[in-house]
Amino acid sequence: MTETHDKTTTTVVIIGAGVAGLTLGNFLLRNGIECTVLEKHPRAHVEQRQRAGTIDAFGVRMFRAWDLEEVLAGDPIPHSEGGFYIDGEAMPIDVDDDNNESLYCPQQVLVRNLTDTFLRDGGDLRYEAADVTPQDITGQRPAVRYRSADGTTVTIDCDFIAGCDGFHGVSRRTIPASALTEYSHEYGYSWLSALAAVPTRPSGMAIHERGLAGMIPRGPHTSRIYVQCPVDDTPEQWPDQRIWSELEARFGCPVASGEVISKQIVPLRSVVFDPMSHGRLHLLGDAAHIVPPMSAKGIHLALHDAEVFARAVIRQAREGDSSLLDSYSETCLPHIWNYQAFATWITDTMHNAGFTGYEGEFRKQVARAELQRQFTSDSANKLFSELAAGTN
Ligand code: FAS
Repeated sequence: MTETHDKTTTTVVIIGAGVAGLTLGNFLLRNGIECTVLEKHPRAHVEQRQRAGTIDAFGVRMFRAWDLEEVLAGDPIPHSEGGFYIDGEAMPIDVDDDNNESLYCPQQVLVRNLTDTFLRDGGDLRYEAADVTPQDITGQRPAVRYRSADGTTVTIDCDFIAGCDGFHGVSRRTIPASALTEYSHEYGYSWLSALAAVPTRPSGMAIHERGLAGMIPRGPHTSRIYVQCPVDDTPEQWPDQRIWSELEARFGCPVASGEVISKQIVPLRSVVFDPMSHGRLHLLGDAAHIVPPMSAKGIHLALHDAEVFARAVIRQAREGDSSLLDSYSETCLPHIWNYQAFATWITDTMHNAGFTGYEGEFRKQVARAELQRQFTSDSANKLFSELAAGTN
């Protein structure tokens, strides 16, 4: 069989149809910038992948500002009084109102809506793109080669490549290691992360000497469950019944139990790569940084990168001014470090305040004093609310 090889051209090739890639694609498309999105998985796989559950106020305002509020239309999730449970006692969270625009919108719903809008508006989105390979990224005309589902090898040359392919994607690996600095921190413990077909009762995070636990709504009858566990634990060590009894012990009250749909062990870590650009390849979202899910800021950072990069490409295309592109990395990194600082603080504080096996009794008391301050100091609560809402 003769190998067919197609060559095409565009302005931006976006690798990865996750939150960062699809948001960027929609922003560029509605500003008349040609782009092609390449995704290695089939559409069904990408649209059912369950991760985050909320879009913070920053994200909601950003989509509104780009006239894309429609992508936030999620399955209605009953608003449940989420809160902190400390040693089995409920402490309702008090977030000041003007930052309380955060929305329950499960990530897979956001991805589905962004995909529908992009395709409806004539976007070029190619699924099942195998062996995606960025080429000549430091040249004037980089390209991306891939093999399509029918076996054709396709090369797309372009002005810029946006690496939105997550932490394990190909984009960052294309940049010489000597050109990148990796900053990383392992917290020393993991979360058993499970999805269950149960209503979220109770709702919130529980601090307990047995370790942290969480039940977060992901739908009217679906809950995301988190249980702190040692790093080397395996899902096999967590049969369903053990999950439910551990949740009850840590929340100190009965929990709605039922079918566990999926479970995985997620090591908690923070990672930042600097710089986020190399030649004409630019990294966005998890391809450039990871925050622990305790902070719920992964989507926030992916959206922030997409907005900064989109504005830069639009400025280049319309005015021939590359200044925003040239400063893309310097513009994003201070924001990323601000939220890495928040993510590290909230992760350490919420875990140290319970199980003392890692940091001991003294740090436990310090963590509890820190949490108490959130409830007693208006300025501390205001700062916490802004960071939680993504508006700091
Ligand atoms: P994604 O990983 O979302 O998208 C990357 C895309 O690139 C994928 O579709 C992938 O298939 C594709 N791809 C990869 N390699 C490729 C290749 N070689 N060629 C073509 N395509 C390729 N964040 C929060 O804010 N709140 C939360 O509550 C939260 N909970 C989480 C729970 C879990 C279990 C996990 C794992 C993460 C959670 N996160 C949460 C973080 C998460 O939401 C990420 O930050 C977010 O998905 C990042 O978006 P992207 O950078 O677009 O990467």
